[in-house]
Amino acid sequence: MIVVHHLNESRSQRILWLLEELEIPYEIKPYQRDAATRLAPAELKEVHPLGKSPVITDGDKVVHESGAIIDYVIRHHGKGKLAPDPKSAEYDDYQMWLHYAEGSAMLPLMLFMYVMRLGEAGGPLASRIEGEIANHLGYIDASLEGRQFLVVDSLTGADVQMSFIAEVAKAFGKLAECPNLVAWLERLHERPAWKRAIERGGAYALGR
Ligand SMILES: N[C@@H](CCC(=O)N[C@@H](CS)C(=O)NCC(=O)O)C(=O)O
Repeated sequence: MIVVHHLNESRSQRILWLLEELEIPYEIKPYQRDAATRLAPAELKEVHPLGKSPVITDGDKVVHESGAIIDYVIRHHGKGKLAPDPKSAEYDDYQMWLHYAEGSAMLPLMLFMYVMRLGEAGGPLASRIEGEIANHLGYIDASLEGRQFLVVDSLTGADVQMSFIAEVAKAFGKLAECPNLVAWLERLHERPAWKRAIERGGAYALGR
């Protein structure tokens, strides 16, 4: 049985959604962020030394890092669902999105979140960060032009992985110029598996 070590209001929500899409039985071990610091509790370090979420256990195997977890779950338990044929050109795109989400797209959004806390002192960095956010969101929005999903005509792990970028961008009010991203995110949120994952995972303000 896969156990999802699930931190409230976090990237692990998309792992619950993935498992719901695949209709795989799983258990949730919940962890609560510290109300003041928003950091994960120390017990999460007992699962993996980084103490970050998501992290899953599958028997003796511990897998951390969202993109690696999505890849692992789909390869080991997906029964051919939610990923293109590994020999296809689409698979290369699928891999690109799995890596791109946390490797590139998330960085300016995280910088925005931290630099905002500096108030006026963060001013000199603001235009560079805003420019990079617009660059990345513009790229994703253009990639969704005329498409229902990022890679093929149906949902893949790439959509699951990239959904968190759109949720964070929306929470920061950055989607005004991204109609394709907004429509895609709304479609994802209408999926029954998404709704089941929200019911199981608990409060998730980001996904509104
Ligand atoms: N790139 C990692 C990021 C993991 C990460 O930073 N997770 C956040 C939650 S969204 C976390 O655990 N924060 C609590 C903390 O840093 O203590 C991934 O995608 O898995």
